[in-house]
Amino acid sequence: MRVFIAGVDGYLGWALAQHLVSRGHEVAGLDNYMRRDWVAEMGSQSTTPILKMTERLEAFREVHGTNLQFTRADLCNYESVLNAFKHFQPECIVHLAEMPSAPYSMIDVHHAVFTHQNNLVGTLNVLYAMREVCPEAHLLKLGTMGEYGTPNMDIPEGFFEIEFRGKKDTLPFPRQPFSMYHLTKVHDSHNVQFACKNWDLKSTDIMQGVVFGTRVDAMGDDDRLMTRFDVDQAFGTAINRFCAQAAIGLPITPYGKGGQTRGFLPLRDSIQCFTLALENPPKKAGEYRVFNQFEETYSIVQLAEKVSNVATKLGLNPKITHLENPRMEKEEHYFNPDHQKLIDLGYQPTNDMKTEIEVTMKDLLKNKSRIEARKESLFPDIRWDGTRAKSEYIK
Ligand code: USQ
Repeated sequence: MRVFIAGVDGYLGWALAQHLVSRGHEVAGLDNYMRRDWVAEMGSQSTTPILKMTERLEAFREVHGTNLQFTRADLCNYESVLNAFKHFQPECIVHLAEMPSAPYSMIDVHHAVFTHQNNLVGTLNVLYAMREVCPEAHLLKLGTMGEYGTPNMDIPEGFFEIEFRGKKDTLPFPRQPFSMYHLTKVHDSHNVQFACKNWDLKSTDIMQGVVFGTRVDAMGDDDRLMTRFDVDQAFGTAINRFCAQAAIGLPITPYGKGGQTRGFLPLRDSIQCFTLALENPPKKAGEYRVFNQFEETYSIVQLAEKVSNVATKLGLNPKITHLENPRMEKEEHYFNPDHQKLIDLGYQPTNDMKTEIEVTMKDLLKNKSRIEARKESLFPDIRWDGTRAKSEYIK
């Protein structure tokens, strides 16, 4: 299948491109390298050393024996998207090219507006270019479990049946996101659903949980093919940050009480799920389907303990210290989302969480000096009330 990956230089995109060519798909991609700039703005760098794109592409060709057809372009430029689609004629478009950080979107009005413009305009351009060039293609759109928030009831996959004043309907499940970033994903979901309904496009909207880990099998042992790995306060997700903290002897930091519960999945399973979704596209024109994508749910304290146990096994001496929570979110709540649709398509979790954390920790220990060099960026100071002040340790 001809698969176009928007955001191919990123954490997920670079790993997915390699996995897809290893399964015989033809892959093209686009990126504007903004992720590299945002992480630098946070005073950090990828913990795994990342090559320049020209060198990445050379290593890709050498190891995988095929080209990754790459265009440097911004999804917010409609002509670029149109030309890329016209040239490649994709059968599937995987859209990963968004600003993915909740804290970054909460810095101030400029970052909130940028996040909205970047994410919403990019997705609209993809939808309009699909309509013009490849209306039969399948759009695999990366959304987030955070779209739903943490309601005090079970969470279905996108839609639920509801009865109100004697009438029944199947409606989108309410979205109650936690950040300006998560809100952009909600707005995208509406736009994608609208395009399916009105223009007969096909899409799978993936509500993905928090992804962690460094590796997929297709990378082999070649360090030139590693994907990026961020650990700063904005672009590092919880487990990745906890592993980095343990690796350099900093306390592992659940925010607040640490009862915040989320769905998690390793990078290799995230890539497996995208592949299943794209190899099993929606059958009908106009179909809009929603998959919840995660392996298991854990509280942040449970995660901290898991990372701490692995770090101890590796001879480190980790501590867990709670930090004053810079975010506004429920620190104790019910959380029970469905996640059956990908299992029905054949999703089988690979490694258990401990094994995956161990692989990650070993990769981080090799690059310890790179984390130490940007240590300051690990301490959160972006607050949901718009002020900037470092969080204090609370126990
Ligand atoms: N947290 C800590 N300590 C830390 C970092 C985070 O306790 O050092 C807590 C946060 O307060 C939050 C939870 O861990 O309650 C998850 O935070 P996170 O930074 O791992 O993830 P989040 O900001 O929710 O965003 C990440 C990705 C985003 C994706 C989302 C999926 O950056 O792109 O959409 O995970 S989900 O969380 O399911 O919405």
